[in-house]
Amino acid sequence: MKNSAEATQRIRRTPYTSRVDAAGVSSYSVYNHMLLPTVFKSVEADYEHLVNFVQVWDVSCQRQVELQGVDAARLAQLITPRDLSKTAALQGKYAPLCDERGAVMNDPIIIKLAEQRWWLSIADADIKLWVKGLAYGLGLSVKVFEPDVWPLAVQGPLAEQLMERVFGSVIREIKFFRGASLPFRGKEMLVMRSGWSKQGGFEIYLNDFALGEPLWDELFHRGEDLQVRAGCPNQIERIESGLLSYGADMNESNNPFECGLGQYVDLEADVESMSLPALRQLAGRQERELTAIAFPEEIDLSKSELVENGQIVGRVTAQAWSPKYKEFIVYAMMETVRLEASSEVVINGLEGRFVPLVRKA
Ligand code: THG
Repeated sequence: MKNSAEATQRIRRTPYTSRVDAAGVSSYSVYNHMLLPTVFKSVEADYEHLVNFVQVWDVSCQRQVELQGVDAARLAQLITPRDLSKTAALQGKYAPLCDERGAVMNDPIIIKLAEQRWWLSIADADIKLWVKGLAYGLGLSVKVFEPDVWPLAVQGPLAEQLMERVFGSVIREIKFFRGASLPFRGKEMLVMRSGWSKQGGFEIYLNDFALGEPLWDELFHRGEDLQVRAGCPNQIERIESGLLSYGADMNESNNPFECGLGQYVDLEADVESMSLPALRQLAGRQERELTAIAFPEEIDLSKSELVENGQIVGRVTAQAWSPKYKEFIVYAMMETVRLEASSEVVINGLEGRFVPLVRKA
């Protein structure tokens, strides 16, 4: 990707783009107006490497929306139905953002840096504009902006070993969705145990563009014997792991109960959240539900509707052949009545079973 004027403004490069190019990226997407690598060798080969070794992912496009000021905590709570009142400093919480009707606007990790400083680590939608409007309209004392922060993920079973070599043994003490402020080349930055895979790993919230290439190079230098490679969020792994993708599996036309995010809605919480009144009315009444369906072999889903006996019973949101389960996994927004009728569905003459999005090992 060349650094043309258009690329810099509309399809933003990251501190790592030169290294991603050099590593042989074969395909990019655009996410939050920024480059996101999607394939290096092939989705299948990238998957095999991810589940066995360690990868470095340029996920700078997971942009941060910073809330700073005396009303920062109040604003963070207003936009999510998840109870944030017991969030510790340097703790992240995966949480839906919902509007006053209960519509899902995004599914970020909400990170508390300090009482008056929060980050929304957002999925692909222009959340900063919505939040700025709310802050102004409600007369809140809070600044809303996109800071110079460029997440880099280190994912895979050998991620902890590699991170320890770069940041020290303190890495081992970091719990899931907790962070620590750690120095790299004399600059303190947030490092959290998180990432969009279930292979284990960390995310480094680089806060100095100029340190991007040195950080990348250091990880590759220290990880040579671990067979570290450049990677990216992997469609096969995320489907096996039950990780949701905003814009594909759900969007503004869904409420959190429809897309498997009901567990992050704290209906009983005594907090000020703009969506909770509507969500209390909607709870348990969803007419469709995101479901995983396991088929014994791959089926042609070139049309996104799932048609059974001439009736549309669901809509496909994602699909992949799973090397782990040796099944073709389809995510679909299914009619609730159809889900309740039986535990199988027959599509194109092939029987699929409904399975939980997140399966026990
Ligand atoms: N990391 C960071 N920012 C992100 C993502 C990320 N922003 C965009 C996108 N990913 C947001 N979506 C998700 C979806 C799932 C998870 C994180 C972000 C996730 N879920 C775990 C799960 O579903 O099991 C844990 C949820 C929990 O228990 O709180 O990790 O990946 N920085």
